Amino acid sequence: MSLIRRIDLRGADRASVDYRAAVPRAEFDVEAATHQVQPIIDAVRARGVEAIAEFSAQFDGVDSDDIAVPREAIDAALADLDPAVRAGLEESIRRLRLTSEAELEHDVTSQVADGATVTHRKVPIDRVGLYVPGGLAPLVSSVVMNVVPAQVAGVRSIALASPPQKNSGGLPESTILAACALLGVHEVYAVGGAQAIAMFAHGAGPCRPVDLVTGPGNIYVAAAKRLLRGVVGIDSEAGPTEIAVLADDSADAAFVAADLVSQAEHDPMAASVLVTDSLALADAVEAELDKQVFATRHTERILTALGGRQSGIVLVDDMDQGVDVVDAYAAEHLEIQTRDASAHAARIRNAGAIFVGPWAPVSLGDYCAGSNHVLPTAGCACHSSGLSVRAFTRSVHVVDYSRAALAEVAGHVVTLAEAEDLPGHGQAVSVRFDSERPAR
Ligand code: HSO
Ligand code: ZN
Repeated sequence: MSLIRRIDLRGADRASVDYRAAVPRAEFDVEAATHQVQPIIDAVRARGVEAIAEFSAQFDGVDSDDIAVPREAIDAALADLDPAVRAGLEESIRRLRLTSEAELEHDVTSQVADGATVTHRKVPIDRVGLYVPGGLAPLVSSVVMNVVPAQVAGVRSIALASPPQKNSGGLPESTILAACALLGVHEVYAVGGAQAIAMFAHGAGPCRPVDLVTGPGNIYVAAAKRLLRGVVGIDSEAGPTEIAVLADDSADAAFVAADLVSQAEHDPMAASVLVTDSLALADAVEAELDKQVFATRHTERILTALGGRQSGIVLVDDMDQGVDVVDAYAAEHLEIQTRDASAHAARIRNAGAIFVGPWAPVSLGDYCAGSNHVLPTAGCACHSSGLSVRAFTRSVHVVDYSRAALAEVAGHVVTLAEAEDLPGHGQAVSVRFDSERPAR
């Protein structure tokens, strides 16, 4: 019995095949979860911390209505942090700061006519709420991925929430607290799931409402984000993690298998997809999976993920078809392990992040590449980007016209206003040039 299914697209009629329908995809029904999540949001909105405490008892098995993590606990977690983990986090922070600073956008002023300028002024969001899941693994690296771009963007007020842990006295995971201390974030709440997103959106007890919520989470977090979009800004609804590998016969099967395993390790619903034109590689990767999966710590979870409908080995005729397939899939993470990896990578349009060649595995990007690991999932890479300073910045349009510049274009404004049957709009321009009025 093979542990991953095969989808054979060789010989498909390229003019008519619908690759989006052919590629494996997780069933992640956020819409269905919204029905369970709406009452949680309503309760937090109406009863604040009291409701949050009830949900923490129900979902996290923690009995406390003290949601704000004391500063001493945050600093103590850093003091207790394994120095090697600290060194890893510091390098991760350093690299992500470098790329974030390089991406910082600056004000752009366009002179549209004499005396007429429009500036796109870049303004950081004032207050953001970052969510860091606990779940199957405490993703301390997600603290870095959320906080660093927010700080580089210039966000003044950063709050972070992570689920309370039964065995940490109701506090979030201590490595998560340590990372907060390392980054200078001291407003931390021991609140998880949909109730955390509701707390950020509406405010509760010590937590003032935020302007934007970012960060990954489970299906309930995604549902809460969907329901609260509009009340607050939302980065994206990150679903279970995905890796797609586009590989030819030059790829090392052991590398490919290890990378497929690495993301399957996250979640039984994680997706691992190999797209290849080499039957020999497909067979070799399967043989490697057989070896590697049973040698890891989370075999059961990985087997479920690899064996699920969301994972598979897709056989294609050649790399042209392979590029089309992975573009249709729009993976959160896409690895290119082909002879011409850079050239193939340059042709890809849809992917959250692209990892080029054998020396750039996805797990490098998860921690230390300098790229962000909060990326669009479920095909959303065809319209959305990963987290970056951009997500934490708004652009305010500043319009500055002189009298002469307005006079020059006044006729067009009046005509267009008339065309829309909105004469008041035109009048707001004409009144300024009314000859009866004293000159200004
Ligand atoms: N691969 C995950 C991020 C992560 N991996 C955190 C390990 N820790 C989603 O991009
Ligand atoms: Zn990962």
